[in-house]
Amino acid sequence: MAQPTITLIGGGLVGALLAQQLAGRGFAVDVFEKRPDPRRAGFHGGRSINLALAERGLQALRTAGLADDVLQRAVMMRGRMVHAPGGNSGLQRYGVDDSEVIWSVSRGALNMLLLDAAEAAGVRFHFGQSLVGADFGRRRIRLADAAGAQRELEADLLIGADGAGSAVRAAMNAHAPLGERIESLGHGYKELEIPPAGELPAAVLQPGSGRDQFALEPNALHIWPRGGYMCIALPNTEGSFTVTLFLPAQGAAPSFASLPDAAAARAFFAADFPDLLPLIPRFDEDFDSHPVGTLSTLYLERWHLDGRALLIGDAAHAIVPFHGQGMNCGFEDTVVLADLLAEAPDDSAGVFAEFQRVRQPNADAIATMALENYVEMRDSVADPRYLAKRELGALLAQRIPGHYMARYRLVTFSHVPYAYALERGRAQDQLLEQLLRDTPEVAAVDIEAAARLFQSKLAPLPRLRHG
Ligand code: FAD
Ligand code: E1W
Repeated sequence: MAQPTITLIGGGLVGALLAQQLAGRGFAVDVFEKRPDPRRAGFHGGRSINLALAERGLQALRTAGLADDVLQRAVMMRGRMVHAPGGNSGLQRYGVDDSEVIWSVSRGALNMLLLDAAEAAGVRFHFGQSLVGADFGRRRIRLADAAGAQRELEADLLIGADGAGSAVRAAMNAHAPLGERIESLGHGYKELEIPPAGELPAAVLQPGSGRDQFALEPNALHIWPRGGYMCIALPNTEGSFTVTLFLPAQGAAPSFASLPDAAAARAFFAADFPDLLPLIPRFDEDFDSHPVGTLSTLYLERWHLDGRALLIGDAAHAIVPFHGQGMNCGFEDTVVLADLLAEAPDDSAGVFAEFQRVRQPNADAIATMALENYVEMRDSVADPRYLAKRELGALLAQRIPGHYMARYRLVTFSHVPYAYALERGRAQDQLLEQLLRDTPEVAAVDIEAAARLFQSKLAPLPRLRHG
């Protein structure tokens, strides 16, 4: 029988990729996107914001046949470069070798690539069309154009990929409560730019610190941890870096509230990020003109309204960004949903329930791990106990790769369910702590005995990548 037409709200990263996947499986798909077509309008006036793409997102892009195209426009990040207050502690590799790296991609360029791919697969896009309401009894949605003019449309099967502030979610919640809980982190973020080295005075460039046109080592994610707050920087293909300052929103200095203007922020940076400030020549303009973003975790009891409406991506499970997995998780969602729908196109109620059953425990797990990673990023990347655990873990990863893999690597470089990574990480951590309880010295640990402990207490790791 004919497959149902799918109405998708939101043509962002997850919406565009989902649309492409559904069209590729034979569905008719209409996407309504609030913003104008970025391929025509120019993406946000050219401000470059980037994201870390890891194995899970890459695997979804492979399924969609888009991985090579995306990687061509990405910058490899082999590890984190930690800029401690006292000085640079060098590159900490993320994985065991260059098969375990992550990729910095431009959000705008990636979105445009996904829109092109979805359109080529037959998806119909309607830009400048904002969902403002839904009548689920009559299976109709209300849309507004940029001028505010409204119209109604039939929508048998509605999917909300409209992000953390989802209007689809609000409409569903008004029809029947979704059990929504939003936990604000209490920290905000602001983006700043390090231009290509050619645009900086030679005096601020450290010899050998970067290569070619980059002011810092290009193949790394840079972190300036400072306890209660931090900066990070990801490279862009053109030689610039996008810096993100994460800082408490309110409260005693430093917080965004305690930095009312660029002058105050500049003084704070000069004191706390003295090596970073000279690399941001337009600091004042950036600080004044870029908004403070908010960070929250979203938990829902229900992701769907029987077979009529479903939430996906950030609309269903927005998380804090500190593991760099929000998009990756949303991309994983799209493959699961497209496969389930293709298997049972007439049973959207069954498919939506199954989608939530499979994905929600994993969304919950990455939400937890992302929150934990903020603390780890801010304070413990330089903490001796944390470093000892890392070092012992690295030895065990070599000695018993079938029984030990750091949680970060399970999350970032494997396809095992996030919930498994969380559980395995806890079990491994307990054993590492047990081994380091009496001595903080890794050299004092008997590696053979440690290996036997892991092998006796933990099941072998499952197959780490599928398909
Ligand atoms: P969005 O990207 O928010 O897209 C939603 C789309 O819906 C938008 O195009 C929007 O215009 C549209 N829309 C909204 N409302 C309506 C409406 N009413 N009608 C029609 N359209 C509408 N993830 C990673 O994997 N790696 C990272 O390194 C990373 N870094 C991050 C850094 C920061 C500071 C933040 C805040 C997030 C980061 N993330 C990262 C998370 C990532 O940005 C999100 O998980 C991802 O963008 C979710 O995609 P989405 O399509 O669900 O939502
Ligand atoms: C990654 C925004 C963002 C994106 C990221 C990461 C971090 C910190 C942040 C986690 C990480 C890639 N991380 N990096 N180093 N240790 N943990 O791996 O995406 Cl803040």
